[in-house]
Amino acid sequence: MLLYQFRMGTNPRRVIIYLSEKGIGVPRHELDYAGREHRSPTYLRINPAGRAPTLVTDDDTSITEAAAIVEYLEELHPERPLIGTDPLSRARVRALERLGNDLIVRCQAWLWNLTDAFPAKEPRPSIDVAEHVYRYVGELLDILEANIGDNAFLAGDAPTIADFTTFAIFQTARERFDQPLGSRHPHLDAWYRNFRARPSADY
Ligand SMILES: N[C@@H](CCC(=O)N[C@@H](CS)C(=O)NCC(=O)O)C(=O)O
Repeated sequence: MLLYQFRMGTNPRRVIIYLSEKGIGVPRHELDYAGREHRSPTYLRINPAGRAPTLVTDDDTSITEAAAIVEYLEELHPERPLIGTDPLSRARVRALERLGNDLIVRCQAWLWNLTDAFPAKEPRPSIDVAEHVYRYVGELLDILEANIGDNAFLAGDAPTIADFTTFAIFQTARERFDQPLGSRHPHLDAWYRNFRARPSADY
């Protein structure tokens, strides 16, 4: 098995944090983002989308999309589940994980316009567009805030894949781009600070 990743990338980090929380070791290949290795013919044969993460299995099959990779690994390692323990809890975790995924997608459009760090994605960043898109980001933060309530983790009292997905974009916004994402949402802010202290959250 081989995981293709960008160590700092939001979506690869969903898998990296999962592996750490699960206690699984998988060999990794760090893609050279600046050198655009992810758009090289060799990598495009592995993942035609030219994005990361990709997990290549021992029989040379590519699994793309962070959520699919995590759920695949979770099926291979059902012990100490991080996706819920019964149909209802799994449904709740998946619902929250998908909200986290939506948050990533909206935040990407926001950050691409807020900064000039993604010229290949947004050659003409616009603060006006960033401010407009942020309304859609805020809508999801409100929903997540209402869901977490006083829980320590998004889906209750134990960490799940919903936390890993949502944490990854908070961390990108806060640590890479100095944007206090979620700081006006007291429950999410406390959740972020607590999760940041976990060893899995270290780069
Ligand atoms: N929906 C995909 C998104 C993957 C994605 O956008 N990855 C980013 C890194 S966070 C990437 O590869 N960006 C490079 C590019 O799009 O050129 C997933 O969940 O894995």
